[in-house]
Amino acid sequence: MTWLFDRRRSIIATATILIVIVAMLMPFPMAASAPQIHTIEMSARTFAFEPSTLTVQKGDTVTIHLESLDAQHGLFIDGYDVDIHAEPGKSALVTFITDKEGKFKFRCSVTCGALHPFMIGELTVAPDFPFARAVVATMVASLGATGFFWKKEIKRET
Ligand SMILES: [Cu+2]
Repeated sequence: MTWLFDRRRSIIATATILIVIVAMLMPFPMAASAPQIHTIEMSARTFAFEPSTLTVQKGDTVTIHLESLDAQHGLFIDGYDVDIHAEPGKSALVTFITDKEGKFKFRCSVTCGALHPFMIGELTVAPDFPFARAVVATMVASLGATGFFWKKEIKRET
């Protein structure tokens, strides 16, 4: 049984356990164990959205309150079934669940003037961190286990 506690294995075992603990506890930005609810007040005017970038997490419920400050504007999000129109001085509302991760362009869907094609923004849907963390922890644990038992195989052969 002495092989079990040699220096090399102790280091591998300790390092593996530490990395797994770090992977499980590291405070990632936006990390949340449960899906969040976001209410975003977004304004539209010729020719910009404010804010023009949104970052949420996969699985979140997002409500966008689009308010037009001048002409009629729309909000169309590529990849999501979102297309709302806001009349001048009024607002429109949409609620959706971010079921796809990645970067999605959003744009004005009402032709509102010369620079209308440039009235764009970007929605970033970040991966579900608790899930990603569990995947990393599992991978590290299996690598650690492989390293731990590797020498045993070699010893048997010699
Ligand atoms: Cu517009």
